[in-house]
Amino acid sequence: MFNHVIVKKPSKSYVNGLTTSSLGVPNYEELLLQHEKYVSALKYCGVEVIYLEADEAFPDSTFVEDAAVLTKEFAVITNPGAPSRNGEIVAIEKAVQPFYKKIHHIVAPGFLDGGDVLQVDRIFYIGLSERTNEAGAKQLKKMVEAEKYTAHIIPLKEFFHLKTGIASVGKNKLVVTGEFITNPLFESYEKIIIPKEQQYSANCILVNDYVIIPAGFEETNQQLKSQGYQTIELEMSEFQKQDGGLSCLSLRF
Ligand code: CIR
Repeated sequence: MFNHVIVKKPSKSYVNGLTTSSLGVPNYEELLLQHEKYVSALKYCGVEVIYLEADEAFPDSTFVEDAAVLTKEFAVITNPGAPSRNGEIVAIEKAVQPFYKKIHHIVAPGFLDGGDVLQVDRIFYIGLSERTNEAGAKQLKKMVEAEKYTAHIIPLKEFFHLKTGIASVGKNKLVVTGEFITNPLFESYEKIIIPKEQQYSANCILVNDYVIIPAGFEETNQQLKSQGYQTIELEMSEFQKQDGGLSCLSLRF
């Protein structure tokens, strides 16, 4: 159950942010509209939204998920692996502070993006990617183990971030695609398998009674519905252009 989410308005500089995609330059007006609908959907799911104003100095800062890892008992401020994004943590720490007594930090030489961290109940899965190095992953593992969680470190083969290809939707179920379909670490879960053509929709989020998924992935929508989930579909085109997905746009706690 989530009570709060942190989101951040996309800045005009967003169009100059980092991307590996060749989907074109984002349209700022459309982007704002999509972001507004994202925020409305979260409110509909029953959470209180902490809305941070845009920061032109950080083009990718609407992707708040990368700057922190939040649990019930403690917060971890990350050390984002992309130099242009590293300073995003200052505003996120400020936003997180009123809610947490215990705040840990990932520090150099460790780097870690929140997009590489999946929590399923008392277990953390930490991806090693272009943005998260072994030192960062090991720091997080140690922190969560000290809090009586367990953690597994997973080197990524094809994905940008761990959560690009995997999501937890409760009830011991995972939405998985690509390299995670056969990974033995996830053997004990029931899997909702997303084929390659629908891969972008593996980055979905369970927010209380709803699973929010990107629009245009009917097969994923049907799979989730047939498993008893209520879904909300959102247009994500302008976020996809900058390698962003649904999970990246909020910190849920
Ligand atoms: C970046 O390259 O950092 C942003 N353009 C996209 C970040 C997406 N975040 C995520 O998957 N957690």
